[in-house]
Amino acid sequence: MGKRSYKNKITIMALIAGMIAAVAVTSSVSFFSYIEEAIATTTTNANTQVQVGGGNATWFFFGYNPQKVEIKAGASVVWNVPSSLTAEPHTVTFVFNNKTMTYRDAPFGFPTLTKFMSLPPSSNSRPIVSPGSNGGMNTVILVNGRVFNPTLINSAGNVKLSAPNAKVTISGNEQYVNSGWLLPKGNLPPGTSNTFSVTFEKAGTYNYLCILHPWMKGKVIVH
Ligand SMILES: [Cu+2]
Repeated sequence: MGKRSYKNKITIMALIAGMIAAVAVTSSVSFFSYIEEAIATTTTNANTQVQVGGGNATWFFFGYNPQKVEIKAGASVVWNVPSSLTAEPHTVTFVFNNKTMTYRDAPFGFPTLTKFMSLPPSSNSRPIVSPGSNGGMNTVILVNGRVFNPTLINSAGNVKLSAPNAKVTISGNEQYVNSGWLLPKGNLPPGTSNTFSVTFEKAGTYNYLCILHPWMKGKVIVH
């Protein structure tokens, strides 16, 4: 009897925990879709502005505002990072070919005899190196240039890098278009940008994300 009521108690507690979890998941999903709906403003301006992060609410800190814009073919969207005390980098990245999806840091192979020297030599920094069996190569983790730099990969796989604050054209057959690291003006490490401008030539729906925070998503609808 004692053992059985103990078992029953466990079962009841598990049921209650399950119900609480179910309610939590349901309410957070509806909360986020409510927020998404609330900021899905549309505009048809010729030069549509979208704010990247840096807002005054926790959502906009990790979001695009507006999250969805509608423009006419031939018009441009300009993303910009507002001045802010926060220096969290973001990207505006169109991954049209899933094989081009990539990440902030990436592994690279190098010959085992290679030695890395920290600069200045006395500094407290070392690369993360894993002795690997990658064809006799070791592996080092580095900041990924395809995320850091404004990058466009066309349908043929050719890579075009742009200077910071890039202005690019999306004709509709690119594989990957990335803004590079975006940070607030006045807080820009060398090589980073505070704006990114894209002219859309062809009608369609263009989804993008922030590679550094993949839950940050936005959409451009071109008519
Ligand atoms: Cu981000």
